[in-house]
Amino acid sequence: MTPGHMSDHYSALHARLASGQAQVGVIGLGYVGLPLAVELARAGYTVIGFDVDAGKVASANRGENYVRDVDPGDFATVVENGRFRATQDFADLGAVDSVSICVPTPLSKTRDPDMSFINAAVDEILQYLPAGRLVVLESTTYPGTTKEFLLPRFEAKGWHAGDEVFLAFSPERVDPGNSAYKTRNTPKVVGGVTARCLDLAVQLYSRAVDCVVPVSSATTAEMVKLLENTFRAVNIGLINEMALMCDRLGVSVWEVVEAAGTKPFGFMKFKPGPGLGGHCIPVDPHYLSWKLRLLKYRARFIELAADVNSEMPGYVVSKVFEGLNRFHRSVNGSQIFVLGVAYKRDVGDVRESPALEVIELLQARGADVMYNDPFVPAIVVNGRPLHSIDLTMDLLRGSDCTVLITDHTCYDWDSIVSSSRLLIDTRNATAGRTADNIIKL
Ligand code: SAJ
Repeated sequence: MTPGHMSDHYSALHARLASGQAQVGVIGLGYVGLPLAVELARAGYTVIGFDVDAGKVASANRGENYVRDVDPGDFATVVENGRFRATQDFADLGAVDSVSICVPTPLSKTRDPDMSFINAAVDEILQYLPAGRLVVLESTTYPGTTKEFLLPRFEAKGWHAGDEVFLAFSPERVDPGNSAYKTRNTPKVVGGVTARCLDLAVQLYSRAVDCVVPVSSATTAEMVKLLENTFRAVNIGLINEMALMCDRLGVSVWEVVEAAGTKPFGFMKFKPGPGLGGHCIPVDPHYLSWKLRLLKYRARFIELAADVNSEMPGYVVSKVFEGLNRFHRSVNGSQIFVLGVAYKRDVGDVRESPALEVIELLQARGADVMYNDPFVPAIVVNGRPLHSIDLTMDLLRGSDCTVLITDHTCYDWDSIVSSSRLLIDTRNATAGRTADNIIKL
């Protein structure tokens, strides 16, 4: 392979990316891929979004935004000016200079990495992407995925990283509902399989993101993301264990956290809650512990945090028992109203939401459970559908217990406190209110 030959693809692709003339692809038009596609289009690239979901593709091509964190005006503009279009036809990968893979990486039933979505995307890329293009994996995955899982698939067709294909990893850092930090102003870590791979990936993202942070390898970039999310899972596990300890000590964990938070250095505030929800924080660290098990190492903090966090829904139910006991009521036969079922405030996602387990536990003990969540019209618990009930204070007055799981900012806490016979507050949403009908974690 002559040096000149090796740089042919590289220099041509570098020029197209640098000039903004490149046509770029994004596979997966969800809460990560759609905002990325819009920012790449706003940066001047022509963007093709790929998704298997016909509904997403149709909405996207009509300029109908379906991801809260995307600015509707920005989205409509890039659709109208032709900078962005969506398709289910992966053959269009034949026309792109780079492709970013933004597909889900859930855990399987046995809590092992489910690589099926990444695999399906790579299958399409192998079939349609011409030689000399850039492939960036964004999906959160175990360290080594890009080098050990993706690269061999390309090498099997005789392509070499840094020549016939340029491979990189760049973790997504989307915080759903965060109005301060979005795709453009959140620093973007990038790691390449080779130096040229890195250089081209930096070139691609530098137009769309204010700050690009190159690291020395794709595996390093994969590990950066897992550190970020493991950091959160472990610290949330720590503060939840603090809540369990404070409960036994008769001390308010909320007061302890607030006071500790006054330390101006060396402390970062996390809050106890009903459990660990979302499709990232409860999931991503297990990609790391799974990989380390293969290397005969046990990631103890990850497993311990998971133990504590998974104990919290049961702890919430114990507080319901404690509260009903005051009124000589049992959970069995009681009417319980749950406020908020999404995994965190002001989002509509219920994946891994602790509310689902709290409701399941209460129903299993004979409670009649209703819920309200303005962001979640319906859920399924134990195979049975439940629909969000319009919240009225009469409904709360008629219930034996109100359980606050998700502190959506739209809730009127004064009315809720005054209308609830008993209020189990798992988020300290009623902070500053002293009423003897409130029980906090
Ligand atoms: N939670 C607590 N106590 C806390 C913080 C969070 O109980 O102090 C709970 C939340 O209620 C939620 C879960 O933990 O159920 C996860 O919350 P999160 O704030 O980590 O939110 P996610 O999972 O939507 O987004 C996180 C991002 N969040 C932040 O950095 C604030 C970020 O780590 C990642 O970009 C994202 O996961 C991801 O996609 O990996």
